[in-house]
Amino acid sequence: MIIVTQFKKIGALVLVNRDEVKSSSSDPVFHTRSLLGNDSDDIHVFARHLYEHLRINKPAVFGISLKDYSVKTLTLLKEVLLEHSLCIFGQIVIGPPGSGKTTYCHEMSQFLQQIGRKVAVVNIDPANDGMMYTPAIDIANLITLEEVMVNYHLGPNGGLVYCMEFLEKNMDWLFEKINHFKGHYFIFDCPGQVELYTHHNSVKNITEKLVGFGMHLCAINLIDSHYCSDPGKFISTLLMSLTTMLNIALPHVNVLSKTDLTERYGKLLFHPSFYTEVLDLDYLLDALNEDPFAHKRGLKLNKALVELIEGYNLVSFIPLCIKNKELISRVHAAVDTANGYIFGSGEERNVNALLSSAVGVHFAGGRDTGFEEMSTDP
Ligand SMILES: Nc1nc2c(ncn2[C@@H]2O[C@H](COP(=O)(O)OP(=O)(O)OP(=O)(O)O)[C@@H](O)[C@H]2O)c(=O)[nH]1
Ligand SMILES: [Mg+2]
Repeated sequence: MIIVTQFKKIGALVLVNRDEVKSSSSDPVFHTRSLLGNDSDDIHVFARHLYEHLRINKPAVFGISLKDYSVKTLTLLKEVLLEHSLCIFGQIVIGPPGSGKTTYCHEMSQFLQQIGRKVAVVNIDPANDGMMYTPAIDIANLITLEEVMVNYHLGPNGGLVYCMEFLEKNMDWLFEKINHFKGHYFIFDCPGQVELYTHHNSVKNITEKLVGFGMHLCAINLIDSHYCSDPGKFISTLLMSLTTMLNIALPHVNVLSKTDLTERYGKLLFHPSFYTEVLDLDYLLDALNEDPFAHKRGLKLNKALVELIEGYNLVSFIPLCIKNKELISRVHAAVDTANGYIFGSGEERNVNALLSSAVGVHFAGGRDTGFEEMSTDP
């Protein structure tokens, strides 16, 4: 129950809930029901608007008792709610080296800002020297890879692990910084070291602590789509993605990045939807069996791996070419669904306006798979 009062009493009680958004083009529908006391339209309008601003995805009861119900008071209350919002949403961008994480953080933050979201990009890659965004929070102010390598005589991989363990032990530093960005949506740019996600515990512990801090997080695992051009590499990509999902244990969105470049590394054996939807993997085994250099024992191992991946039935991908706003929007919709983000007012409409004004995107084929169309782009 949320009490909004200027008279030190609970006031009128109103129940508010919202319908599931059916499509990105439809505005959300709210229902208000008076439970007790004053049943005026003003009270209902206030309850509905405050509920929307709280961004919670379950019904809520408001106790409202105010001196006036003017637009000015409502605007003031919304600002206070946004400042003290209990729900912090964000995405943690992970994946192998060079898969496009930093580029994604920049482009996704631009996209979200354009649709009206306040975004803070947090760099937690201690070796990030090519940031095209200005980080709101930067791990470099806590620790850098370079100083760790020099002071502790570690190589780059050991140094990165040390930095992540250091951050894990100094989460108060991060929480304190996050507190300066109330009402923001957070995007975390992570280092490109696969072991950190597949079996080391620091990133997992860091995300657990962020969730404990009140953050609704989703992991975005970027995988370079050139792995699709080789059946063996694609199987190992699937296995790595599965292991990451199981280890990080957050709501998860896998993304095949750089789809405009996919076929530069060889023609795809199957339709792109085979790779994004991870359809019947026996076809991949057949392709591997046809390889004259494949070792018999390796084939048995591949079969076992495919059975494992299919047994979990968890891995699928969204294609992404970073310059394609429609594909970015698709990833953004999947992430919002995964971490339970509730749209701020007008965001859906802004997405549509943004997509309809996007220039330079040519679709040669159907819109569903994304990357074969983009690979035909100049
Ligand atoms: N063609 C194309 N290039 C991309 C795309 N996304 C990223 N890149 C390029 O891929 C390279 C690596 O991108 P980064 O964003 O630095 O990758 P990263 O995952 O942050 O790299 P590390 O932090 O070193 O692990 C850069 O040259 C980007 O410009 C894309 O969709 N298409
Ligand atoms: Mg990077």
